[in-house]
Amino acid sequence: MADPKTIPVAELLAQVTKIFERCGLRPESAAAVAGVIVAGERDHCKSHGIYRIEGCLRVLAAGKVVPDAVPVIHDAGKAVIEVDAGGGFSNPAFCAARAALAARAKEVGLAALVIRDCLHFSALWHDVEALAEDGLASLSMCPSYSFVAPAGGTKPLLGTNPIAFGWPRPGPHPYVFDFATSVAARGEIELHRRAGTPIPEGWAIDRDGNPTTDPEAALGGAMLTFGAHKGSAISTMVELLAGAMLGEFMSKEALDFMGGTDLLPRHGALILALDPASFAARSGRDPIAEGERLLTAIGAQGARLPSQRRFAARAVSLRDGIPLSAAELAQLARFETLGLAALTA
Ligand code: NDP
Ligand code: PYC
Repeated sequence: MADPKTIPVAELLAQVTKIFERCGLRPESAAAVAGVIVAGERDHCKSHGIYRIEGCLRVLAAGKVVPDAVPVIHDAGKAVIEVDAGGGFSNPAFCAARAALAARAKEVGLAALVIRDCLHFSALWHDVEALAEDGLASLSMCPSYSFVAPAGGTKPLLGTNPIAFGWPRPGPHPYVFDFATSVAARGEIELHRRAGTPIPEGWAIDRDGNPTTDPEAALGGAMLTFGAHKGSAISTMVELLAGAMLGEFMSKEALDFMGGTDLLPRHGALILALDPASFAARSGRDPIAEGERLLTAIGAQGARLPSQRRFAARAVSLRDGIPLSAAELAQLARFETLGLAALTA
């Protein structure tokens, strides 16, 4: 196979945007979906980078996502703002409602964005980083599909249910963590399957409930939560807050609706935005400066902060471009030329 080639971030973004426009997305939606995918590739988060394009095209081809959906914001002037994605991708809905969410959080101290009826496939750090740029702390979460057994159980029930947190910092990068509540994201197991490599021990059990390192057996069995009962409880919280509480699908219902894990999940998402200045106002202290003391002390021990690897990868990608294999470049070219027809060609 030919050596990997590096392509500039802006060039990849333009190409991926074109692919989604060719597949029927409105320009605004294509830009939002391409933006989060290319950001994943740029930051070396392969499990939610360009490998996701094919999955997005498959749901489009199956008619399970509305390509030209226009997000509709419902804002009654209260703390909870809703945006109806109309069966479209979640990313355009977030982009459409971000300014309203940030303004409300600054006005009343704490605001929530409910994204309804969306196709959600992406990493969550993108959203909390955007809100940190607006000076806000935030939490983002969503269910996914029933891939994960609850601690003590053996059958898939919970989703990989990611949760992300962002905190604004004075420098160029916020404090951000973002992880699946399963030991690893499903996408990581899929990448191992494609590469023909075993998954680490402790990620999954097979159909009979036995530990496995075979990605195929793991995908057919159940994934495990991180931190045993602790991750299981946090995952359950995500189902309750971002599924049951919103009146949107939990992971089991999302899976029943799509009829299988071959297509990406459709459900809701919840984003909480908090204005540190409002919370600290009467204390007379500066919450951002207080936060800096902690984050600096963590670094002073030689520990790395979450997202530090990602930010370092981003700097390299922005300077040198993004390395892509010959197979990845060929697939991008096929998608760009053929659109959805590339799936069957
Ligand atoms: P990882 O385990 O790769 O990373 C989790 C977080 O921990 C990151 O913020 C990472 O920062 C940080 N981290 C990793 N190692 C260290 C360390 N040694 N010290 C300090 N921090 C560290 O994430 P997952 O595989 O669990 O999830 C990957 C992505 O999948 C997430 O972006 C998530 O949103 C997405 N996802 C989306 C789903 C959906 O339904 N839409 C479902 C499940 C997952 P860094 O990146 O810098 O390494
Ligand atoms: O990687 O677990 C995952 C995932 C599920 C839906 C989107 N990503």
